[in-house]
Amino acid sequence: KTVSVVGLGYIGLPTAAVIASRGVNVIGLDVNQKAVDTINAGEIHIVEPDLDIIVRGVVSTGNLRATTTPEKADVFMVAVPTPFIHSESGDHKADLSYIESAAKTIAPVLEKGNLVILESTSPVGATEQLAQWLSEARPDLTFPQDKGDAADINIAHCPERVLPGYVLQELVSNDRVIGGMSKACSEKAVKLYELFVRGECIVTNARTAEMAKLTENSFRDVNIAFANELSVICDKLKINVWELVKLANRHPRVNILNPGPGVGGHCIAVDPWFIVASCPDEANIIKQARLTNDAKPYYVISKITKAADEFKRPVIACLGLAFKADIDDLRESPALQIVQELASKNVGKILAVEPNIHELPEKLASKGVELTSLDSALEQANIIVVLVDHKQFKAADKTQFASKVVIDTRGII
Ligand code: SAJ
Repeated sequence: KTVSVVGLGYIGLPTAAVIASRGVNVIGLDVNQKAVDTINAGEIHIVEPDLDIIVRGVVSTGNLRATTTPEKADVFMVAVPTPFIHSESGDHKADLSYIESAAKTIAPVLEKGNLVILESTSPVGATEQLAQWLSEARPDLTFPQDKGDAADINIAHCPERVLPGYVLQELVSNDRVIGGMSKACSEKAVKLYELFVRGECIVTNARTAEMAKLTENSFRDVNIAFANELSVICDKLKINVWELVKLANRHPRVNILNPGPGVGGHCIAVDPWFIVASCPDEANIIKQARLTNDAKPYYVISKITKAADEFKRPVIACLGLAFKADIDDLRESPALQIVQELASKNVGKILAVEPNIHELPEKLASKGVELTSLDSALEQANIIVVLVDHKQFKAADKTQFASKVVIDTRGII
């Protein structure tokens, strides 16, 4: 059996490597020649703990090979980005163009008996749309939307649900939702996932699987929004929100998440919009949670500028730039957004401490932000802003903060 993984990014590459490590022949397909060359050299182009070791292993045994040219396979797993497009009316619509081009790329090599799986987080209906694109490109084959169990090609949606930083563990240990377009599609997909998943494979239809994934991330977004709203309320009422959350969580049926500087990453701040775009008149709480979480960085900025007004020469140390603790991923990071806005406002000297990177992004460096060590920042600054709860910050000697103005968005001081 040969599995082709289409899209070798944060989800596709670990998935390809784990399947290859089970002795399956895996072909990784990507449009990025540089990524393909890197992988074929046994190296990786993304950051994820232990991924380098497993990729080196499966490339050296020949079980994983990357290419930019589509080849025949038994199974095609599509793991391409599904970002959103901002429309002029302020809506956020899902951009399915990567799925469309993946469909057009694999269509010419599809053969009777093949299974196509969509792993990308997608709005409801995207799997049916993928099936439509494939059937338009290959009128000589039959598809489950027309022929059900008797179709030549089987199609399923099996959304990824791994947590960045723990991808290799969660790929294997998490339960999987398997949404086939027919019973035969689901059965075939379960067989594939059982090769490497130790969690349970639970069967449903494609639309429910799509909605399940969006629901998981919206649940988290709504609950973080609740915590973020509480933090703003508590500031106004002069209550320590961290103490409050701890106390309320002592109730057996209350479990409030942590407030923060906003919600980052490529999933939780994106996926709820797919639900809002499908049902704009019904998805009120989900939409409000997005707006509440997106407003939080601006609230933090206003707190910092207010604090800076009290100093003649404000020196602001910003602890953390990543979108969450103990990773080096700065994309879609509220911490980065806050530092960037501060730098363009000219509120004072800005120091950034980010132990997981060696060089500041150009957009910060060009605005005079300085990357420095925690000790040096604590020595120079009169205002300390905690933006990420990295382990190095949690372990710091807290007496060093005593004489400073501290704005702690993560509650670690
Ligand atoms: N955050 C808070 N407070 C909290 C928890 C998180 O402010 O109590 C913030 C984080 O700092 C970060 C953002 O939320 O900025 C998102 O972080 P996260 O750890 O909640 O999630 P991601 O984006 O790294 O991964 C999520 C996961 N989804 C869920 O936990 C429901 C993961 O399982 C998904 O596979 C992933 O999205 C995805 O790919 O969709």
